[in-house]
Amino acid sequence: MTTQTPQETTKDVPKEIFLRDYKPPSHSFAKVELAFDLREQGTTVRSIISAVPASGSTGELFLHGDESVKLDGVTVNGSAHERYERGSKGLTLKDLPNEPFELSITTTIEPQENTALEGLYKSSGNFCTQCEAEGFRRITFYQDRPDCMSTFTTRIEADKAKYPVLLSNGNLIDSGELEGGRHFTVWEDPWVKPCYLFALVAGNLGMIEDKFKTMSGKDVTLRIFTEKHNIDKCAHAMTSLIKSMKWDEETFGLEYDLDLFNIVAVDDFNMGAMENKSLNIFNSRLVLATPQSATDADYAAIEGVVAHEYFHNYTGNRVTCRDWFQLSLKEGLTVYRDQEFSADMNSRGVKRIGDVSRLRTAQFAQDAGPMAHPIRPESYIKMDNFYTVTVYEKGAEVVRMYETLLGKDGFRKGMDLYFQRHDGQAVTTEDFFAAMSDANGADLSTFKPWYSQAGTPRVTANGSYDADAKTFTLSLTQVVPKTPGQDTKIPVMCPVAVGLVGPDGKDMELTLDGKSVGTTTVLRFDKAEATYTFTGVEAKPVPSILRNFSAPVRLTTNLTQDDLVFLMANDSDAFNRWEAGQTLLRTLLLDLIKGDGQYKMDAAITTAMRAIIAGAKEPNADKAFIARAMMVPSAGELSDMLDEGTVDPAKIHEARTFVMKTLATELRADLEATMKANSAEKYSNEPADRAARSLKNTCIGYLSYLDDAAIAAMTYERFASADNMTDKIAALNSLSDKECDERIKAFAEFYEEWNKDPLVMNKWLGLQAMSNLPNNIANVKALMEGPAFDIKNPNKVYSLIGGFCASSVNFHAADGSGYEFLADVVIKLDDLNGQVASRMVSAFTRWKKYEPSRSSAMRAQLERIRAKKGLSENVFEIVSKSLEA
Ligand code: 0A1
Ligand code: ZN
Repeated sequence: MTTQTPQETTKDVPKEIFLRDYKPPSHSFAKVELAFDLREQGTTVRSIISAVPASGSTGELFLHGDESVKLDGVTVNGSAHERYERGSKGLTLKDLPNEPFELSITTTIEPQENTALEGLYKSSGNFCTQCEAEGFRRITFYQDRPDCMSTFTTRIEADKAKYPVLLSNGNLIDSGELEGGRHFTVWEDPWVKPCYLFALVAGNLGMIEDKFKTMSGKDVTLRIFTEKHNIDKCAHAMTSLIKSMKWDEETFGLEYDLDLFNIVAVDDFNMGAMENKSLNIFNSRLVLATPQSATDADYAAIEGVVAHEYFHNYTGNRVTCRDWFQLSLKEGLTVYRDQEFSADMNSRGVKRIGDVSRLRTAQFAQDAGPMAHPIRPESYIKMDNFYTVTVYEKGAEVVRMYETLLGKDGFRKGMDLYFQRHDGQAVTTEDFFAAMSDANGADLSTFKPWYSQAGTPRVTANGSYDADAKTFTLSLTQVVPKTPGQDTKIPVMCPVAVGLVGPDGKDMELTLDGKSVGTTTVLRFDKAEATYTFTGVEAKPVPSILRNFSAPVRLTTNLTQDDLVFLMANDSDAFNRWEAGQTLLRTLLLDLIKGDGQYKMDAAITTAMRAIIAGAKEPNADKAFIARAMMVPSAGELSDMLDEGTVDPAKIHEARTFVMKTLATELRADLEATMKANSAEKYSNEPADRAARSLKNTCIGYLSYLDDAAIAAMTYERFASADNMTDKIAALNSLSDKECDERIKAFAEFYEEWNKDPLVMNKWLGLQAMSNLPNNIANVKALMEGPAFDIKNPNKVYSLIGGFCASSVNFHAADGSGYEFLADVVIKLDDLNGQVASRMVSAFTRWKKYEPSRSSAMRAQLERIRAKKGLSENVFEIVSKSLEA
């Protein structure tokens, strides 16, 4: 609970909104007609709403509206209506008719001054919108809540020369010329939707077009719009869209429901992308790509996010959320769907490893800190703060667990029933749960706490073999830790996928409770403790527990180092093969970090790593997997595993550097040979080439830890001769922590070549900001003043400031200079864009995790920020929760 009032913050005390207070809307809106008159100053918006009072209506209707919106007039059934009260959050209309009526509202807004990038704003001179979660109230007065669903017709009028392209949701039903060089279009969206899915774009844009024939034979026109000079960079996004449309038909039987699907790329965007009905708006970094300007990781992100937004057409748009507490209903489900799509398009095992790494580093940390919240939060001050890794990524894990428990077919049955029951409705996570349970006749009641409890369950698994009885017994325990506001927790159903690997390295056939259960079985573990005994186990196995990371828990086992080395070599489950190696590395690193500073390498780990690298020579080697398996746990992941009040980022950095350097020294010949064997003559974007590229670049990354001038020279050579951005960035990254001329030269040349391309410049800013070279803060401050930076552009802030926060050495400098710098930036940003500022201030949320001098320095900065006059609600919520937890 937030109790503290910010000192002279927003005019009202920030108000916490609770799930338990949900009430249905007082009126439904049967139809909405919008008319935008876009101007360089003073854009007017007229809405005509067919309003229907709900039974028991009191004749009052509350419409949300931001203080920046000028109200020009209200009419009811054509007559001026002046019986209303305006507050800081909106308008209460009074004495309204008790039968359906027509409400008309006219407002004036100033999109050209909108730096928050919510509502209607300008990006690169073009108009665009962002209405999720609560941006529509910056455009006009409306019931800005997802359970108010209506059909929209939108008329847009603007100067024709400046804004030849005028887009909104649905189908184009009219267009024409107007006096004074102006023109108009009219769009009609036949599907009901909440206003957060409304979109408008007006600009001077280029476009590529393609077609998709749906499963029932309908032709859909697909268009991607962008600034004209970027039009040659849209092909990959288009291919990704077509693949997504096909996949959703094949996997879930879901067919696109309009004749037109548009994507627009804009440079100024707070988040990744937005699923507005038939008019997706994207951050340009998630659309534009050529091999020369984008990395393999960018290509993968584009494929995944294009799919994500497209998949929202059903999971989010056709079936939407009743209220924002249900956000995971659409986001968890849609992330699960995009993860599955990407797994089908690429290497499934490697995709899962990447997703779990992200979950562990970012979400586990959030779940253990002051911002911990269930995937269905109970309260919020600013909804924007709840677009979190918990709602998205943990939410996706919760959806994945249904699939693990019910099987692929059972999951599909649940999805079918969900759409059958709820198409066109605004519903809750309870409705999704009911569809999954009912479609399968399953009792999943002990699964429900995943929605209401925050915190990552801690599961222990102890296995023991009885050679006489030929049984293998697995004892499991679980504890869900306390989180702010939730002191008592109950056990929750964790599907634990288990296999037993025999001495020959093969999976054993399992018998449990007298039944044959195949080679992997899913234990439905929903008690504080449970024991499972496998019978007929002829030889001592090594258990492979939590295969494919079947539940989002922190697992501790009694596996020995030998067991882990064995699993690394033999487990049939790709995830657990990787996980065995990571467990070895984590144990070593945590020992070094907690030790006396006398670093010593574990020879078994060097041997295991040598074997992993040697695997690359096998004929069908999965090189992308090998590259992943070579990666040492990140500083963030290690920090999350250390006790509260103990984290010293300098020590983590030292220990990681020691391990990387020792491995690089001992395995130098293997690394160099693998690097050479996987260096292609020419760029290609085939999966095998991408895999080889990632392996080669991982080797270069290791080698860069050697203090050897020849390596720096070789890396620079590779940088200079690279024919694609993946290799260029990998080489630049390998130089970025090195005090050498090659680094200075490479960064300067990169700037010369790419300074006209803002997306590439973001990479340049990010790599420099993340550098762990001592005193790099001066460089970051200089970059902030330079031409490549613009504090109003979120991507640039995320790259430079976000990148800086990722530097163990400089953000966490012992003198507190990094913390002071971040606070200065947050205070400045807060006046421009509260959403971006609150994302940046989140680097401070886990201040209690750090050793006393750093934690008190961070705390002091949080207090300084809290004292700022007129602090945004976004930042206020994060700062006050961090300080009070
Ligand atoms: N629904 C989008 C994410 C999104 C959320 C909020 C935004 O502005 C505050 C923008 C986009 C998605 O999941 O892709
Ligand atoms: Zn989404």
